[in-house]
Amino acid sequence: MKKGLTAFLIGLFAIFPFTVFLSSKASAGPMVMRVGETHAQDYPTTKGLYEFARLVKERSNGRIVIEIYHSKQLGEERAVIEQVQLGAVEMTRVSVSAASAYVRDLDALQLPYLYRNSDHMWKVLNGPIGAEILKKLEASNFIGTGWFEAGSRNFYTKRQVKTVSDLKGMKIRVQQAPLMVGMIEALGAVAAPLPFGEVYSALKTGVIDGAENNWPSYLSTSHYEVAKYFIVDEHTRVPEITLGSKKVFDKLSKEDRALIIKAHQDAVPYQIKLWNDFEKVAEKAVREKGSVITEVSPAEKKKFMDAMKPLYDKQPAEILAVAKKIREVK
Ligand code: GTR
Repeated sequence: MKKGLTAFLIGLFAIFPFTVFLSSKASAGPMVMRVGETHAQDYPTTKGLYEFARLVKERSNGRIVIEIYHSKQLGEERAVIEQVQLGAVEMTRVSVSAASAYVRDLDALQLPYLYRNSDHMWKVLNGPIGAEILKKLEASNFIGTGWFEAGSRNFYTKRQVKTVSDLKGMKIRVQQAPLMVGMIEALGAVAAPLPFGEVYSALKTGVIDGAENNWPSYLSTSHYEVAKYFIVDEHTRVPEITLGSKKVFDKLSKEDRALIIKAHQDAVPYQIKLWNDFEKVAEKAVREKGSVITEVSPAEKKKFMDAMKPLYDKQPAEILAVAKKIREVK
């Protein structure tokens, strides 16, 4: 018995340094930050995140590892945003629309027919207006690490829409965001705010008559199979945003925080290039697959713009003041 105890103690002392070594190694391992992403692995935005992750790993000499959970592995956008806000998930890449349900200041960046084009939007995002809005996210426990390109959004429907008045009474899926619901209502249509992953079956079963998105998403989700009429009305340009959890970021050193934000910024030109290329590929693909594309004349586009006036009229003065500043950016 005594012999047994001695052997046990010797054994314990023998493995003690080893266990200490192992546990100290484990705590010195890389810091892993998970990013939730709704799109598939080969979507341009997801590829932008991989580039961001590559830069973070390289610049931190492997101390910080960004892991991308694409294809909704962590859940639908709204659910993951909540997890990030609580600090249970470190980061997520979402549409500004999805995040606007939590931070209404973001509405100023997604108003219909706000930007002249993508260059105008990027001047705004990269300038003081973008910086100020990123700062405002902190009050809601988010750290905005940066933006990505998502082109402009268009309606697609089960029966053809040629004019703005054709949309009247149609049930259209929008992102789960008050501004987007208001946009549909301004058009005299019925808004169906649904998670992204539910849109295909809602279109297929006829629960909704249509939805709206950019060319890449229209293709990647196969929505073109169940809503073949696409109208190029370009009603809104909604940037993507990557959100970090303030609870998590507050534990990082100032340098690491800056490293992450800079890496995201440096991944942007790559993501924009992929986006622009894929937008063309997606448009060509859906045309070949039989989608009927309706172009909008300048006169009809003006009618779409005019229809949005009641939505603008409902916006709080702060949002309208930012929108005014955005329009003034040359
Ligand atoms: C896409 C966007 C997604 C998601 C989706 C939607 O364009 O990249 O993040 O927000 O739209 O309509 O839900």
